[in-house]
Parts: sequence; structure tokens; C-alpha cells
Amino acid sequence: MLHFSISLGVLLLAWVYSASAATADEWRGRSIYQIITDRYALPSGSANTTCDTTRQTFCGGTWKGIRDNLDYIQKMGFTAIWISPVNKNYEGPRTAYGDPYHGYWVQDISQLNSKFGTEDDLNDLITELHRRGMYIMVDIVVNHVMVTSTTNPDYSNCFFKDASFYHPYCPIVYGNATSEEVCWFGDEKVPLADVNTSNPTVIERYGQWIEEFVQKYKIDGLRIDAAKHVQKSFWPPFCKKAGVFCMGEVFGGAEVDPVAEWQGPDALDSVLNFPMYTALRDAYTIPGPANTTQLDQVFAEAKSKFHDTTVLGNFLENHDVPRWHNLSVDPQSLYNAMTWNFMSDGIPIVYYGQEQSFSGSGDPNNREALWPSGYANTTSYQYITTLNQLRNFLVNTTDWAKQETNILTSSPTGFAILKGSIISILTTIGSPPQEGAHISVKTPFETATALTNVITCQQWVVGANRMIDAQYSLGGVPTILVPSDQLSGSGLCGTDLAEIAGNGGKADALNAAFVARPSASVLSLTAVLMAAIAFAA
Ligand code: ABC
Ligand code: CA
Repeated sequence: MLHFSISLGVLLLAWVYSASAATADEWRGRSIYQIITDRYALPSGSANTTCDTTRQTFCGGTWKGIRDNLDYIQKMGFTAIWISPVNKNYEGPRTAYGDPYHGYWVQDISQLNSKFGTEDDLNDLITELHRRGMYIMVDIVVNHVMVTSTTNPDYSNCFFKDASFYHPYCPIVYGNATSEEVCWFGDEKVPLADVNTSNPTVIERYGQWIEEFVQKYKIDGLRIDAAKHVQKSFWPPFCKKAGVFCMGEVFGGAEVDPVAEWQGPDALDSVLNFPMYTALRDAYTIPGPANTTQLDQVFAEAKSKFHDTTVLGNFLENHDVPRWHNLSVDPQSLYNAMTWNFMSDGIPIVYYGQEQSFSGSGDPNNREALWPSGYANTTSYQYITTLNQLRNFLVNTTDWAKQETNILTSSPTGFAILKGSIISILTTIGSPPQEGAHISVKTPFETATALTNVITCQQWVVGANRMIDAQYSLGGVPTILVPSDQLSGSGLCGTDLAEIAGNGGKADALNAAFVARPSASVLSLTAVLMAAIAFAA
């Protein structure tokens, strides 16, 4: 009996440890659902309200709301969530930009934001995530604090209360690295005072704080707000103290260098993949610039310049950029681009509401409440479920997540990419059928190898000279080809679901990730558009 409880104790300890100190290596195989806490879910029992995004004020979502609605996320196959900053914000009168419903107007990181719930509520959410084998990523803001004046700022409610802990006011001049680092983010209407992150006392107190904060709430990873606005050398010791995966927000465009320099041993574990976002947007949105050349370039540059592309945060939407469907009317443009993010290097991140085809423009219209959607089981929801199901299967049974992606074919019509033994053929043409449009791909497989397109469950056979050919006479749908003999255990296309043993706390998430797809016709709406399958043999 004693022996039993000791081993149980050791097991529990091992589990608690593994669930509360996740490294880049452990995050690589995860997929993340990004949540604006105020907008994801109302706590159960509260009256259903409407949420007018233009008012820029609280709509009522809480940590408890998230906890009560985790099934929706887990059944879509996600194995982690990223939530809004949890620390205490400005609580004064309404500003020209409304109230801090987004959580980024932090004042005191030593306290929690009572607008999102109690300490118990946050603990309950994280405990429940870990019970399901899921990770929590918390957004943190250390670059600045919110004040009401640039000339006479009052720091009495802030973590650092003395003006000597801040840089003197100057407005940021973008493109000038020093200015981006030491000047104030925000503007005269909502000034965000720049913390002097070179001050040794600041460095020490931030270090102590993050160490305690991560341990106290058993946080698995951090999303670091405005990372490029803090000197690079601040991050390695800070993230070492945190002891968990650090993904920084380095807002950029298609240029790889200015973003890539923020990943690596002298900077952060990971950054959000703004260059790939920009390249996918410019290649796939309809109507859009149809710039496939830029995507080729960004892909090649990313490979040579990023420290590790396999842990970058891949996204097509977030709370700062317009929703995909604000830029692109065609649902197939989203499915093709999204497949790129899931089936190439990096950690896929889906911004809440993307699965409901929300279409808000930039901030604040891209922060819609999710509850009016009724959390419906949409075509996009099902498509994401399939992507997660396949990716989770590959991650859990092979070293797929570490394998390097290569482009097999690129043309204005689209791309074929290969990661491990999975070929994704991703067209830019959109829904309308195009007679004669096709993508021919030289595969690494022998002639006559059987492949399964996991989107339609149709069988393909590799033709002469190892070639396959995707044809779009019925419209531009994505194709994901898996060697048929490797599908067994995935639960996809009629195969059995493997029992995953010995995964400790991970088991629940795996099971959910492996929830069988409701039917083979995953894209019921688009089934009629399914591309003709070429049997080149
Ligand atoms: C408020 C109001 C808005 C109003 C705005 C002026 O003020 O709510 O309605 O329009 C939070 C809130 C916001 C709020 C701000 C300021 O605080 O969420 O609603 O806006 O009060 C992070 C977060 C973001 C958060 C903060 C601040 C930072 O994700 O949600 O905002 O804690 C910069 C920062 C980046 C920041 C982003 C919003 O702004 O670097 O950290 N995001 C250029 C610059 C970038 C810049 C970007 C957007 O513009 O280089 O540094 O990001 O302003 C490419 C170029 C890029 C270029 C892009 C636009 O184009 O290569 O360099 O980026 O081609
Ligand atoms: Ca700064």
C-alpha cells in the first residue's frame, strides 16, 4: 500500500512537472487556439448579451466561461490555448479607445485582472486544461504600462511606482530600432509608458516575478507582447527564469530578417510567423495580389534565416489584423492557406472565430463575441478538426513535427509541399471550376504507391515517373495525400483509432484529437466542388 502511494505520488509529481514547465520541444507538436478572454464565452448561467465591437468595452467573457466551453476547442483537436493577458489593467474612466477589454493596458503584473474572474477561476481553468492534457499559453506585457498622461504620468497603481523605472516620453518612430525600444508605445490618447528594461532593478524584479508567476499558475508557455520593443538581451535570462516556452510577438511584414533575428539562443525560443502570414495572405486571398513569387521567396529565406522554423507560431488571423474573410471572399482560399500552416513547419495557431467565418476588419472589429455563433459545428470547424486529427496523429506516432518541409512544385496555380511523407497540394485558384487548371507533382514515392487524400478519403495512385496530378475542373480544393499504409491508427478515412498508451496527462487531449470525423463528407458544402482525382498511372 505504502509502495503504491509512493509510486502514485511520483507519477503525480511527474505529471505536474511535465504539465507546468513545457519547453520548445514539447510545444512543437501542439496546436493552439487563440482566445480574447472577454469575447470567447460568458460564464454559464449569465444572460446572453450582444457585443458591439465598435464600443471597445467589456462584453462579459471570463476564465470561467472558457473553462465551461473547453469541449468545443478540444473536439476541434487543439492541444493548447493562448489567452489574453491576465494581469491587472487600468481601471479608470473610459478612454478615447474605450476600456481595456483586451487586457493589454496592464498596470500591475503582481495582481490578476478581476474583470476576467478570481484567482480560483484562473486556477480552475488551468487545472481543467491540464486534466485534459492541454497546455496554457498566457500573454504577458512587460514593455509598457498604461498611464493617462505623457507629461505627468501617475505610476502609483503600477508594479514599478517610481518614474526612474521608466524611459522619458518620446513617440515611437517605426523603423528606427532604438526608438522602437525606448520610446512609448500607444499615443497621447492612451499613453503606454515604456519600462526601462535596461535598469538592473527592473531586470531583477521582472525575473523574480516571472519565475513565481509561471510556477504559481502552472503556466506552460508565454506569448510575449511587443517583444521587439524591448532590447533583445533582456529575453534569454528572463525566459530562463520563466522556465517555459517563450513565443514573442515581433510584428512585421514579408521581410524575414527583421523577424528572424528575434529567434535563437540570444533572443527568444520562437516568434509569431509574420513573414509567412504576409506571404500566405498575399498569395491566397481572393481578390488579392496573387503574389506566389513572394511566398516562394519567404519560404526559402525563412528556411535559411530562422533559428528553427518548426517552433514558429503560424497564423492567418489575430486580434491586430483583419479577419481572413474580411480580405478574402472565397472559403477555399482559407482552407488552402490554413492547410499550409498545419502541414508545414511550425505550430498552427487558429484565432477564435475563424472557424465561424467571422469577417471583422482590423482592431476593434476583429474581436467579435463568439457566443452569438452558438458554437456551431460549421464546415470550417470540421475542416480544422481533420487537420488537427491528422497532425496530432503524425506528431504522436512519428517525428514528423521535426522534419523539414520542402516545396515540390510552385506555380501561379499553387504549390505542392512535402513534410515527412505527407504531400499537400494547395491551389490559389479558389472555388470556381477551372477547366485545364492543374498542379503536377513529382513525388518521392514509387510508381503505383497508394495514397489517400484525407480530405475526401479518395484513393490516389502514383503514376509513371513518380508523378501525380491535381486537376481543378471542379474547383480549387486542398489535397492532403498520406501513403495509405501509414493511415492506420489515425481514425481518418475509416481506419481505426489507435490506443495511445503511456502518455500520462496527454491521453485526454489525444483522445479528443482522435475523435472520429462525423462523416466522410467533411466538406459537405464544398463536396460538389471536389477536384477531379488524377490516376496518372
Ligand atoms: C488602441 C485602440 C485602437 C486604436 C489604437 C491606436 O489604439 O484600441 O482602436 O486604433 C493593445 C490593444 C489595442 C490598442 C493598443 C494601444 O493596445 O489590443 O486595441 O489599440 O492602446 C501588440 C498586441 C496588441 C496590443 C499591444 C499593446 C501590442 O498584439 O493587441 O494593443 O500592448 C505594433 C507593435 C505590436 C502591437 C501592434 C498593435 O502595434 O509592434 O507589438 N501588438 C508596423 C510596425 C509594427 C506595428 C504595426 C502595427 O505596424 O512595424 O511594430 O506593431 O501598428 C508590414 C511592415 C510592418 C508593419 C506592418 C503594419 O506592415 O513590415 O513593420 O508593422 O508590411
Ligand atoms: Ca521598450
